[in-house]
Amino acid sequence: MGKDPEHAKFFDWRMALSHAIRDRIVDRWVASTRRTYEQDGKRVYYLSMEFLIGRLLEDGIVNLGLVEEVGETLRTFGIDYRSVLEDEPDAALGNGGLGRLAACFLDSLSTIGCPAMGYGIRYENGLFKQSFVDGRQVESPETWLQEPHPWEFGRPEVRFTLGFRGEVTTENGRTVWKPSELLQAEAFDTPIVGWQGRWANTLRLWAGRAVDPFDLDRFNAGDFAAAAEHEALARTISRVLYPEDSNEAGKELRLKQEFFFSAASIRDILRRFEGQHEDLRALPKKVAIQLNDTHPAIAGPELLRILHDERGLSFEEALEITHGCMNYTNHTLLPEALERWDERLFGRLLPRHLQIIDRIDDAHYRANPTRLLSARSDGQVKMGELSFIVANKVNGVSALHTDLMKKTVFKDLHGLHPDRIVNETNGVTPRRWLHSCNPGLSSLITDSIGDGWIADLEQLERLEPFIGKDDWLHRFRAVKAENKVTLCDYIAERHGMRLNPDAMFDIQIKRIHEYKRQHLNILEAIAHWQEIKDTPGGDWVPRVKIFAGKAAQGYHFAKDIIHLINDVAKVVNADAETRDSLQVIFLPNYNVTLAEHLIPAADLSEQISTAGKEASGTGNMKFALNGALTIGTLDGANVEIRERVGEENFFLFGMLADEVMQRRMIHDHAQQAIAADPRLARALEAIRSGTFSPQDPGRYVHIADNLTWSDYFLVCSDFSAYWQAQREADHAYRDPDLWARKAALNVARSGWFSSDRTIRGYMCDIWGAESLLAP
Ligand code: NTF
Repeated sequence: MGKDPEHAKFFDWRMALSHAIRDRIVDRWVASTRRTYEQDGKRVYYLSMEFLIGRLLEDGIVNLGLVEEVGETLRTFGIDYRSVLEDEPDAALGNGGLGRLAACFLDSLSTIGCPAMGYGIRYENGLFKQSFVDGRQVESPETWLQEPHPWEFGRPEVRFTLGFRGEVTTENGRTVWKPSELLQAEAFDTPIVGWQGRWANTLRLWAGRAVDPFDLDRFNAGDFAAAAEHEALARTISRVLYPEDSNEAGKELRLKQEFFFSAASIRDILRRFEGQHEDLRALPKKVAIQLNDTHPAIAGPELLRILHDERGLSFEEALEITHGCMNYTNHTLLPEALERWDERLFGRLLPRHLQIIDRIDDAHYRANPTRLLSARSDGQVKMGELSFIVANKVNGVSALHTDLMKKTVFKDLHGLHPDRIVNETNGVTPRRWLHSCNPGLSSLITDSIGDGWIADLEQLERLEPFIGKDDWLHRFRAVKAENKVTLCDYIAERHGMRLNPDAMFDIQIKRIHEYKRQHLNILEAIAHWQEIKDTPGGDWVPRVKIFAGKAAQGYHFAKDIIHLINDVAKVVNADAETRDSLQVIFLPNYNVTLAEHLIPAADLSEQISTAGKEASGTGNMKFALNGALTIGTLDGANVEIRERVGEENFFLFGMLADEVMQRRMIHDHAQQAIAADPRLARALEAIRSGTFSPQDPGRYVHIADNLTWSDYFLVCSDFSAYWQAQREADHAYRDPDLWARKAALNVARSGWFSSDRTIRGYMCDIWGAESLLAP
């Protein structure tokens, strides 16, 4: 770093260490790439608008098995290892579950040795930073690239010129699109090294650049701002991650971003293929493309356009090749999250693609004349339908979600193509989400069954015989207790609040959304607080309720829920009568790193979405794997978690997906529920009357009104059952050995939720790809 150690800051140590680790990764990376070219097997391309990778330094150190060496080396300089790691900003190139899943998949693809590449956007500003001012969420830009980023390799030689708008004409019988607005995509590569460094794949992110970055004439004429205007405009395309989750911003820039990274990726894939092969008809044998949700769906028409317009294949042949390569993952059934574009906007930006989509619809209708199901209809381009029609396989992300896809959003298309939809239940990488983030538990497991579980998580089953042994269970409890104390210190240091480490740590961390029902959780906390106040000296099971999560900037109701939770926390935490039994805290700026601190310390995992709404969830898996019990509805992957960990080790409550639909038919379902449960009525009344906002008593009337008069997500109707399940959790927590056994069984039986298992499923059922590593 060109500095005397005496003057080096943590930043300098981190950069020096990162470069040392990166050097060791590069050898393996180059070897893997060489092997991929030599073997010429099928390659997987994972196209995703989001990669929520978080920090990379510890990943590299752990995967290369250098933890001891690094710790020792830093010690000789008198530098604390953890402080160096904590200096790294999170790469927050995603909103939530969808982006984090993509990051776990990259880890698993490299661990398994599947030749693969992730393609996405190099956002200059990742997901916004969240802070609280008087309990309200305030957003500020995230600037992770302001410091040099040691993990990326700029590839200025890998550039593609892309275009928008312009005209479609015919020349010598061929259709030609002449875009009028041009820009370039420039590649930046990050190596993704797998467990034990046996394989490394590439994450390639595209940045926007101007074709002619600087206008010297304008500069010399004194118009300095205009001289750099092209570059500034081109760069906006990779400037921001849309801060939306399950909710589309119908913005032109968003569509441009989607085309930008999809088209650049397709060109890159074709360039690589054509460097090694002559016959484009072999493309599906060598290339599997996975569309992570519909954001990259335009990749289909773009590949088709190049094959047909530019390479001269017939439309039918081009369509068949495209169909053979493309697959689509659906991540949500929420209607507002299914992308649809106004056909005028679409046609203006991508005139040729609109024509191609019509021809795709045409061909689809001719092949399936029984029903007219099209991607373009009612003045809109429907990206879900388009993806389904173009894709070879379409998958859901949990068993329940896949089943609901067949019955709801894709009912008709599924009828035409009954073999197209498959299920691949999500998973999480055990390297980050157990081994690295929970070193205490990781050591206990390795002491007990060896370290084979890190790359073969189902070996955790072998823990079961230990769970009956008192001394083992004692160690297991000690690990959790220690993790809780560590978290208490972390929170005290950063947020000035001392939590009671003996209380049950009850944690809900995820994006804030009505369907995820953070408001159900806080309502129950209010009712519980009221009950404690009724009998202050009572024998209560102490609880610490922890929340974290960001609300989309324009989602006002979600932001009000955050405000309410912060206001409730203020009142409850200041109450001397209840302080020993209940504490509430909302931690700001939830991100991957904060999750790594919280999950190992959890006793109770809140997975309480309205049944039928959470496609899978992945946080639910991380908690179970780290020995937390779930309180949850039968939604998403909760269903499969409960099946595996055992119903006696899971606090189930609430309506089922079909009961939810029935219940909504009752026009006064919420009022009925309120009338039947005095606790709920009293908690709602406290919100309505300003108990938590005495200076502004009307602040939460609209929340109480919403829950009383509409309550689409059935908070009221599920309240009593939720309350009951919480008391069951209290009861179980009173017996520490019983609780520990249940928690340990959650660990032992969660091995199936490894993303290695998920990726093997994709390789076999969808991609037809093989590992290039010796078994
Ligand atoms: C999310 N979808 C779902 O809401 C989660 O249940 C699921 O675990 C993850 O995807 C990963 O599959 C989205 O983020 C989106 F954008 F599709 F709404």
